[in-house]
Amino acid sequence: MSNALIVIDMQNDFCPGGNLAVAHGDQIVAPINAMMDNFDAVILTQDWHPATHASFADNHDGAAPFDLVQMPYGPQVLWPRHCVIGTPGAAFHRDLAVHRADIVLRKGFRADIDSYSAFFENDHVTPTGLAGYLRERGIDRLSFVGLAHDFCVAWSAIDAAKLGFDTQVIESACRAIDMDGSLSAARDAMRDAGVALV
Ligand code: VGL
Ligand code: ZN
Repeated sequence: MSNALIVIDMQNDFCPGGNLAVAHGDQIVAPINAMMDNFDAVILTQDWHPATHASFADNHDGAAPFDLVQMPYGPQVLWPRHCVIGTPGAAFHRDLAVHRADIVLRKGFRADIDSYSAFFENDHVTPTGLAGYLRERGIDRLSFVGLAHDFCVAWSAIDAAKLGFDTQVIESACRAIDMDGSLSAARDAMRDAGVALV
């Protein structure tokens, strides 16, 4: 059996200067590149939204970024417009070693539903196909890094643990949005799900 490094959403819009910038998000690019050699597989995820995406505050009358709303599939934070398909903001950070990736998994491409996790959309039921890909390759150990620690990294790692993968998050190679205590809540939820924070 083998292991994979899953690099979450290392895209321009989540780095300084981007539309949903995570503080110091660019600082983890070099460390992530350096660890790729230690894994049997490298998987990149790419947040990839149509312009009409339901998670964008400007697609809701009277809403502001970071408002919490109820969607048919549950609570949803409204975000500034980010990672719109085909825009420079959706591209990977220019220094990320994209050529090292075995696959690039895009997520969030359905207009009506967000997808923080690399495994399921935010309804927690619609699969992305990643679990099947990993199982077919015999990959049983997963290490997560990237952006944002408290949203897409956390949701992905929690789903991975629930799906039975041996799961760790390498926290030195993550950076958080950290709104209203979201990082400490996410860390608690990861620990509860059996994710190792290393
Ligand atoms: C993310 C908010 C919206 C993330 C993606 O990558 O953590 N956060 N879309
Ligand atoms: Zn997004």
